[in-house]
Amino acid sequence: MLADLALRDVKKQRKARSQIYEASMLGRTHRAAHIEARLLDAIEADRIEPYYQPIFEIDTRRIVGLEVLARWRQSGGDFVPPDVFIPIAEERQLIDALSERLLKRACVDARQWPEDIFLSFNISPVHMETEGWERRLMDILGQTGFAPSRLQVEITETSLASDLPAAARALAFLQKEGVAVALDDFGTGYSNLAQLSNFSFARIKIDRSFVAPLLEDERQQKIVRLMVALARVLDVWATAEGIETEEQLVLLGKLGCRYGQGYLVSRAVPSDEVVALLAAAPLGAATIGGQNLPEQGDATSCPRPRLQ
Ligand code: G
Ligand code: G
Ligand code: MN
Repeated sequence: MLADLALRDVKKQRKARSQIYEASMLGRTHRAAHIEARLLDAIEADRIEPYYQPIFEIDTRRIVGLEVLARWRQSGGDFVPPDVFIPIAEERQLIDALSERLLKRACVDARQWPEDIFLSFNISPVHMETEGWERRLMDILGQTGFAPSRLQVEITETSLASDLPAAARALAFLQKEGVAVALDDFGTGYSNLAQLSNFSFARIKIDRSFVAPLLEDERQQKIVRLMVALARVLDVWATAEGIETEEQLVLLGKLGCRYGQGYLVSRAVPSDEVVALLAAAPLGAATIGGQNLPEQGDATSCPRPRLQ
């Protein structure tokens, strides 16, 4: 009898839990449907804008490139986060239209910046599955007069998982045209080493999940040191993502990591702020690691980065 009651209780609890689950699912699909309905309009009206986050040389803090990050600001001024609308765009096959418009705008913006500043553009795994994406990308560079050697595409390991030969062909085509390829979120996926031997990446981006615990955790430091060494051996540039503190930046420099990105130097900013960022002296450069570093214009001690 008691057991019966207990059982009934468990059943009741389960039902309540699944009802909560269903309600939240419903909320989510509702929200997704609501966003989806406006997403197409927003893409067509170019309301999804490119913002730019600096990629800098750790030693000098000199900006070497900018990563394009999509931002959707609604009429009320609120932003819809990209990790909400990008998956919806991918699911509803809107990612091609979104990415292509975004790239076009970014290439136009970037033409105003110094020629040695590269543009880094995220390619969605779903976009990479669409036939001819690499040729359309080259068309956009042609139309906007943007030099392929100034573009880097960031791909994730997921892109390589579904159809390796097709992805390899597309990337080889882009590399032949002078576009650099970076492996994004490095260290978070699987079979990294196999992929590193299959492709000649110009850059690996060390995921920010490795950077966040760096100071507290010595094992993490060893892992990052290993990733940096791996990049060296393969003649690939390493960029650490998500640098938020001075201490992380200094330590990454000591671990041998040459490039970085993160809120410490700058968040993604709109195009009109990029010009000011590029013109400004590198933030606190004179005191990095307690040493005096050369002025920004000193070309001998600050070799120009190459992409490939
Ligand atoms: O920009 P961050 O602020 O929040 O972006 C969240 C996620 O959305 C990241 O994984 C980032 O790579 C992705 N993202 C941002 N902009 C773009 C874009 O233009 N294209 C693709 N494919 N992903 C993007
Ligand atoms: O997946 P991808 O590496 O492209 O994602 C870039 C994402 O990282 C964007 O959401 C961007 O806003 C975010 N980002 C950039 N710098 C920092 C940082 O210093 N800290 C954190 N937490 N996120 C960052
Ligand atoms: Mn990226």
